[in-house]
Amino acid sequence: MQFSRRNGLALLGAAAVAACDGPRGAARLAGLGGSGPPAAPAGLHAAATARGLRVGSCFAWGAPGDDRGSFANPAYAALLKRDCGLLVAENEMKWQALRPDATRFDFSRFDAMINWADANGLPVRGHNLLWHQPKWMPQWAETHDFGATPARAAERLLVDHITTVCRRYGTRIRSYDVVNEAVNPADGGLYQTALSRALGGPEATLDLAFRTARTAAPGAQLVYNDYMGWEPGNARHHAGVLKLLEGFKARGVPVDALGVQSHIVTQGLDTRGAIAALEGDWRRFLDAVTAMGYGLVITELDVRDNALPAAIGPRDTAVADFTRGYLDVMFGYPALRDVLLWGMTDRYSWIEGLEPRPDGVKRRPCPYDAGFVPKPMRAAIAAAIAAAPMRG
Ligand code: 9MR
Repeated sequence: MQFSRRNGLALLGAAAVAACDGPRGAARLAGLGGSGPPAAPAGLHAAATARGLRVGSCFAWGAPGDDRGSFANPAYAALLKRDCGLLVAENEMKWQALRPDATRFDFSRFDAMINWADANGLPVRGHNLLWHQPKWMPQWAETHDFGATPARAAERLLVDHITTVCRRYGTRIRSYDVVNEAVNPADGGLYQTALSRALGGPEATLDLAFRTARTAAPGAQLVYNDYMGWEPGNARHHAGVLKLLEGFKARGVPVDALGVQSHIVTQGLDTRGAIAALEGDWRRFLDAVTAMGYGLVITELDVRDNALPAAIGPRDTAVADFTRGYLDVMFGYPALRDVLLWGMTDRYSWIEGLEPRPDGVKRRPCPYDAGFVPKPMRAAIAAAIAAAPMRG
């Protein structure tokens, strides 16, 4: 059976659902005539649970029938239900989604998502309560008039936002990226936003965000989430994140874990050599983070298939090997229990839109291809999970 863009979704949905149904489903598919995609092996979620881990993915809002990474797409919903024990909204909890202006909230999209997740027994992480960069705050927030007492007005805006979101979801959300990407990788310093300028500086703003989240969601894991990676050129970013985490400790700010986004970037076909070159500095960074008592969460795993040939075979193999090597290092840290992918299929990945390959061939960053067929990366994740030291 050929998966063309035109015959696409109905068939893909059938494939994913059939794969979920195990051998009987696969036989049903085969009965459609032709050689169907290989039936996916047992779900990643079951494998992760057996090791005391959780694996999950982001997903998106969509109207019924929309072809996007949404629960409303039956093919994607089937993948999420089979492979995931945890979900996160890709965009729908961001200020840009929730806050049309300084006084109103629009929870309609996120509510639809968490209601679906709840109905399917899938816990949801919150991403995020403050994306501390001017370009990722809504336009109105950057031009907002904080009035005659700006510090008080800014404090009220931030506290009101975090309290309203956390109280609305209560114990339905047990882990939040409270602050996202506050460190400027160019110099390791903290960004300023209109909000932080009014409030009295970035540290005061981030501290307030975490303290407010602790009060409003007392049982939740509170995470500082950033993209400092293990690739070369990230030393300033690592140093900046460590300084921030040290500062949180020194000031008694309630931060439980570092969110290691993990948008990892392949370094060529010699994955073994690349991992050997990267691993030392990366471990030193993670050792410093965990020595301070922070937990670790892989919050946004996907792979930019850079410096690899266009040919799918060697490219997929290198992506899989690189992912495996990365996860093996990460699973060596008992502080890590949750791994979230930033999308299950290449079909919906953000990377193609924001960073296409220079040679024009489509990116292959996720465990399933654009036709929802499992790739070597998925097998690599399953193998890394199976080899992970058991969590108690
Ligand atoms: O994948 C997300 C993309 O759809 C959005 O356009 C973008 C801006 O909101 O955010 C992307 O997700 C980012 C995440 O929220 C934070 N870390 C980096 C992710 C990829 O850019």
